[in-house]
Amino acid sequence: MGQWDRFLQPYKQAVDELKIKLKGMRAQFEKSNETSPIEFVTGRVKPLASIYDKTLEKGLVFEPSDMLAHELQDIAGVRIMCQFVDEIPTVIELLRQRNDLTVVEERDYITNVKVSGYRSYHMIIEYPVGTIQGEKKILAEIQIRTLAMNFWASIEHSLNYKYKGIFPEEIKNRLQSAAEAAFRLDEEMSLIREEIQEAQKYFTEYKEASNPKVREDNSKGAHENL
Ligand code: 0O2
Ligand code: 0O2
Repeated sequence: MGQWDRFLQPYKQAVDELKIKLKGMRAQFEKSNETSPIEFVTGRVKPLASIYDKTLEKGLVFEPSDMLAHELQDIAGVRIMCQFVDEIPTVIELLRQRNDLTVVEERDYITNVKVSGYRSYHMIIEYPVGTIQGEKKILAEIQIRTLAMNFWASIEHSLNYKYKGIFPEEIKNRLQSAAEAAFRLDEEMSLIREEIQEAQKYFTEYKEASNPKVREDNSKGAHENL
């Protein structure tokens, strides 16, 4: 195993574990017939090329070290997508209450929108990973955002690659107004949230009721729980 592979291994483990835990939270809401504030979860270990770019940007030496682990807080990154803006505080609170991680920093780019138009809530956490050499605490970044914020950020991120961070004025302005439009969409959706959630619940129940296999499984589950 190379030096970098060894350095990145606990980060990979942390991303895998966090994804399972966060998806598990969603499953628990579903099992108790409650609407989950988590729509879906993704995660990644920062690719080496991006780590390299970041070291250049921050004037750090590009080598696996404690200094790098301390300075780059998003080598392990997990993203939580919510349907509605007001589910974000619920997710934040759920994370703050967990005792398998420690929140070390929070950055609210929803209240303090970035100049680019970027919105998201970032939490830097310390997460203990069990290794054969013992426990290793690593830093990870959790980004929490709505589907609309995620749509905007994904598009802007791709354009960023194309323009290498230097957008022509017109594109910059359009992206800023697209970010505002995405936020208005979030606000509109929040206003009809109850109606949407009722429809989604009805749709899930309808799908399950009309599928004989699922009906059979559910009734087996009910017997097992007796
Ligand atoms: P499902 O129920 O099959 O959708 P993995 O390790 O395979 O669990 P991985 O490889 O990290 O996950 O996949 P990725 O691409 O990060 O996506 C994680 C999950 O988010 C996947 O679901 C995707 O289907 C889901 N996802 C991605 N984009 C969207 C989206 O726009 N809307 C919704 N609702 N889900 C999305 P799973 O975990 O495979 O489960
Ligand atoms: P990736 O992995 O490509 O997403 P720094 O990390 O030092 O550059 P800072 O201020 O310490 O910056 O961290 P910040 O801004 O809290 O979080 C950085 C991450 O947030 C970025 O990761 C993006 O994922 C996201 N982000 C921040 N601003 C923007 C933005 O204007 N547009 C988009 N699309 N995403 C943004 P990276 O490093 O870009 O890497």
